Amino acid sequence: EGGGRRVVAVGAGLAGLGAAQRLRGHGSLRLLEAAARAGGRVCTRPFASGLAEMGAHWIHGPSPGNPVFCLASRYGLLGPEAALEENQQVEAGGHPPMPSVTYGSSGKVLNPKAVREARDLFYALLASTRAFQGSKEPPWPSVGQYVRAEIARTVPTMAGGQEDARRLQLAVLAACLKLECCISGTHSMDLVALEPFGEYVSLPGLDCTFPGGYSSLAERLHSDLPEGTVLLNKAVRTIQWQGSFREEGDDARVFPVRVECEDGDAFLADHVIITVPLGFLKEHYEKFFQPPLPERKAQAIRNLGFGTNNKIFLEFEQPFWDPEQQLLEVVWEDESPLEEPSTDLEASWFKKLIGFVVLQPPEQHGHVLCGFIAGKESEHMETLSDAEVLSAMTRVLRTMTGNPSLPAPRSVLRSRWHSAPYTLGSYSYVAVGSSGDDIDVLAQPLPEDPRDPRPLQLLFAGEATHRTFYSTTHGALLSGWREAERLNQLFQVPVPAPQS
Ligand code: 6YU
Repeated sequence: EGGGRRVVAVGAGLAGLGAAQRLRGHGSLRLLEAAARAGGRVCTRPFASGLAEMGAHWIHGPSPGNPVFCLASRYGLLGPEAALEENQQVEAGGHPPMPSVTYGSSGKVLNPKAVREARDLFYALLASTRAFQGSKEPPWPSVGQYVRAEIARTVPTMAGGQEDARRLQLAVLAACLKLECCISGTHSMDLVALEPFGEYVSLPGLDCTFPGGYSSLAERLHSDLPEGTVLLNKAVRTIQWQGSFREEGDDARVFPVRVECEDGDAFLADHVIITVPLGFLKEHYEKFFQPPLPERKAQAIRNLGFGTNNKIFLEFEQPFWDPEQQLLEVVWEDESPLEEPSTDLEASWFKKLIGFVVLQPPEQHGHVLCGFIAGKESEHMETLSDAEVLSAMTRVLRTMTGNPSLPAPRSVLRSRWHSAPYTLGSYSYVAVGSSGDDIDVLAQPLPEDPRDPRPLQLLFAGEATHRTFYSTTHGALLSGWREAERLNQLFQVPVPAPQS
């Protein structure tokens, strides 16, 4: 019997909003959000003449098995091409094919055939990591070490043994590893565990964007909730559980959980759904929960990976790229995955940038490039001023195009997820020393004992709690639905027939 149960959710990203959307049969629900807006890592901002996605960019695998795609379609938030049946069936394996051009640091466009050859080798190696899923003794602890060892093995026969061509292949492979760092949200693929890497599931479908911004989805979910459900600018400081808390002047009801906010407000609850990012948990879990979390849970929080991937948007007066190009890649021709990368962040942070996506269509966005950069170099970029970033990007583009007078961008906007105090990074990955089991432990509600008379005091949602879709918006949404369903079952509310 759920009537009168008080539920609090911490965080109004897609996990929190998703939980709120699905929760039924409770007495009251509050979503406490630290920021001044809902959406979390879904965050669209105006830029140039259009929009910039500071966080989530694409729907990864827009097809009927993707709940973000289904919701966005139902709400009419997608463009006509996303609805095409043939687009939903494309098996892109997480790496959508975009018409691209690859610039080399010698200032020339690199031979597409040579680039393709190196890239095909890289993706074949990456695909072969799936073979180690479930294996007791993988050959290497990390994806990076495995891939580099395999590259080292093929070096003698690479590019028919021609020295210059081989160097180029190695440089392209180094760029592929950097791209993979962006996708996994990590500093180095040497930090990403090999054995569980294949557990991540890519859905079919040609990745698509939201013409009105990704935030249109979060706004819609937000506005569908009863007025007053979401409280903004309400950062939670601590969550006390296993307690006996009473509302002033009401001795009749006893609540096991007390959520205290930074502004001093407190909310008593029967159940709290925690959706704060893993980055926030890593930094604060010791003081955030009173009593502390069980050791297994704390260990999962420490073990799992949470790194940085940022975007740098550049607006140009005129495009220097061809209209049909969607992706401008950069390759530093003297690099090799077999050599250690430079650790001098100040001197060479910008070399970690993988290149730029061209925002489409230009009639909407203006002439805007979106660069991607991961890892410690990305975190260093966050400490620089806009002017410093703009000038470094101008230098990179002048080097790559071989045009020393290429006009500088007119304006710049970048994300800073590592310094965002309620995120502290971009998204999760399964780090060396952890496994998919840690994700399940993180997702486990507390108290652990299922016979506890006050069950499900703390529930955990958020992208990092989804074993196969971590690091995505659909993983976040599904995790919120999962925890709402857990409570619905406790409240014994029957599940209505699914709407499509
Ligand atoms: C996707 C994509 N995408 C790029 C970049 C980023 C992410 N993702 P939220 O953080 O949203 O909500 C928590 C809330 O809690 C938040 O609002 C806080 O303010 C609040 N909070 C925190 N502390 C609090 C406190 N104390 N009190 C109160 N409130 C508090 N996903 O599907 N497509 O293109 C990208 C991308 C730069 C940063 C992405 C993408 C990830 C999603 O954005 C993210 O998972 C969800 O939005 C998270 O929702 P949530 O509710 O959990 O947290 C093999 C293998 C490889 C594995 N990876 C492959 C997949 C590739 C992932 N790709 C990402 C790429 C891009 C470009």
